[in-house]
Amino acid sequence: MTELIFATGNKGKLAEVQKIFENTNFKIISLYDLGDVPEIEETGSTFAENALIKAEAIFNIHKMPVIADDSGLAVEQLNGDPGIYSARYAGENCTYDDNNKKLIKVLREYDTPHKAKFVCSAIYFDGANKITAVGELPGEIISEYRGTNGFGYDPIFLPDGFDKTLAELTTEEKNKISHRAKAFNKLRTQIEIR
Ligand code: ITT
Repeated sequence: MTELIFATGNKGKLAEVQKIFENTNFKIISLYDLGDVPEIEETGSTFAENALIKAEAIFNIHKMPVIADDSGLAVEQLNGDPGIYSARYAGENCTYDDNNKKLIKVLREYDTPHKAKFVCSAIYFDGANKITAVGELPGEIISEYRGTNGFGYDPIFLPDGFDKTLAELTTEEKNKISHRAKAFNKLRTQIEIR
């Protein structure tokens, strides 16, 4: 069993990634298990840069193999915004609800459908090796909230080919299609063959 620290403070991501690695040879250790969830400043200009910043910061503290992700929502009509700023779209310390309300308001100026995609850039770092993988999920932003599962923009994101939002899916169902599941499943395969 290989232990991997997941460098996230986001409990929604943690629940998903713990399930993705269930029944594998990897055990996911959370920063909450370790009793130290540091604020890491995400100063990068891409998802990949920010994922590496988080992984290196946590590796430097614990000196154990780390995985991390930087992810977000890219809306076509907004030229890819909120992108790397997805967590703080409505301002520092805003809630998921603030972000969703702001996005719905901004998109009122545009015709429907509001095509968008979730992007997840995942990384493994053990001090020597860096492995990266990306996953995407296409869909559209709707203007009413549906469902209470998941986190972030899930209640207003309708994946292509589905008539349910991500917040109306269970974690298992979301993990069959999500950007995060795609990225971490690819990452896991690459760590295994390393
Ligand atoms: P960590 O940096 O501690 O991992 P974070 O929430 O700050 O947690 P990011 O910087 O990667 O993570 O920002 C991701 C944001 O993008 C997240 O807060 C949501 O607003 C949005 N997001 C990413 N994946 C999502 C998903 O699967 N469902 C809904 N929203 C998502």
